[in-house]
Amino acid sequence: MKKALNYLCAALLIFGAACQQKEKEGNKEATEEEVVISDDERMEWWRDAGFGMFIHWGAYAVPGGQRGDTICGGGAEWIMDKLDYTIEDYEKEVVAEFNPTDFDANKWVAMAKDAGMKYIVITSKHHDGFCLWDSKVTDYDIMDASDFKRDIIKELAEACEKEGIKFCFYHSIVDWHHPQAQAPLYPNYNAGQKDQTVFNPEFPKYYENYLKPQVQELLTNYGDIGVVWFDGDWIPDYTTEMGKEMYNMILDIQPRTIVNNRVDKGRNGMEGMDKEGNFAGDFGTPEQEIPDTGIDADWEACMTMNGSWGYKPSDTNWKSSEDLIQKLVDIVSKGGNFLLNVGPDPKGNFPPESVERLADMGKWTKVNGEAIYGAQASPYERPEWGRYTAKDGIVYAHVFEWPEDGQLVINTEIKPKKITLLADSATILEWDADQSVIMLPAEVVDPVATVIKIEY
Ligand code: FHN
Repeated sequence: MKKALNYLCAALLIFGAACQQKEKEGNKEATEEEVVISDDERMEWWRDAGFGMFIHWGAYAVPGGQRGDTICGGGAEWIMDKLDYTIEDYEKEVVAEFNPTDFDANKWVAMAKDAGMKYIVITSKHHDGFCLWDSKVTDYDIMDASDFKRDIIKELAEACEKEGIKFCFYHSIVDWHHPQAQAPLYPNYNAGQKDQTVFNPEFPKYYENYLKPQVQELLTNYGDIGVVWFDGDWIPDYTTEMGKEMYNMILDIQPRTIVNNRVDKGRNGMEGMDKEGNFAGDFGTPEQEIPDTGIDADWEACMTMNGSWGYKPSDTNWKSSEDLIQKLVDIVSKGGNFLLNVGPDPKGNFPPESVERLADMGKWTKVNGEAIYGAQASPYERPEWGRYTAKDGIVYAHVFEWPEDGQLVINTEIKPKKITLLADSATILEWDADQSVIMLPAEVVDPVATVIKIEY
């Protein structure tokens, strides 16, 4: 009897295990049948977002672009290369001093959200190779090489998640610290890699055993990633085969993630769009410039508020809030996104000049965001007095130059049915259909950009 019972228990155990296995397989089959996400579906949130925050932050904030009496030309984040630090000096004088005790991810996310930004792209690792997350692939990271010992990427990703801001990261293919990635000419890392005949023969090992594993851990351990923003695509060591493999690897891990065109080799310099050919990447990346006309492709212009991506107190060449708001309108009117940069200081604070501009942009987007978010380029030629954006059968006229006679000449193809001000929807504006003219209020509504909603 006992033996029979044993057999029965064994049989039940085996049957139970088989059921569990079937269920697992069943789930497995379910995941394999997961619906393929279309590019349009994947890009939708990004196309609607229009406005994001770029954050260039890392150990390079410590020197802030200055070494002794010498100031680094260009972006302060290039100081390791441009001011000839040896790796040992950089580790000792810069990385070991990076301890941003004022860092508060919630505060940063609140400022981005209040400015009207819908996503944040932070440098997980810039060209200096120092990692802002707890990497299992290296000790050259915030947990092991600095006294801060907090996972900055984790804290920012969680703060973004809490506030409904898409968390994204920038990642540098270039790495001046990793022995298999450095150019043989380092320092002066062939600054910008002008000499395309200079290779590091070890680079494929860096790509396989370091670059890919680090991108994998960032895509695996920090929740949903909105965008992976590659940079450093220009070095000849990095090939289009590597770029295409990297792109596919990212989508295998997170099928909804978007990847910029610097993942591959298609980018045509700083104007940022892809040259002819078949290259990986979901959007073009004009840098420090805005295309002259609209582009019928996905693109995002990235720009600094002063002249440096990284924190650089000596650079006081700040763009005005008015200029930044009009750049946002110009970019969206041409079908693009605006990725506006902040370079936090070594303690983890946004520079006051950045805080001021973000607040000004927030005041404007709170009133006029309807004409930015989800809006696209209009079919109408750019007017003299400003820009048009369009959404859901509505045209938004963004008036930069208020006509002295109060008569705003609009495109003759626009046949209005109702015209209001976004700043004051109760005010209905009159228009002369024959003259294609809108009668504006006597007083300028917003000297930076008044938005008129034209339903037609
Ligand atoms: O070399 C970088 C630079 O430091 C900065 O990160 C910009 C921002 O996109 N990208 C490269 C220059 O094109």
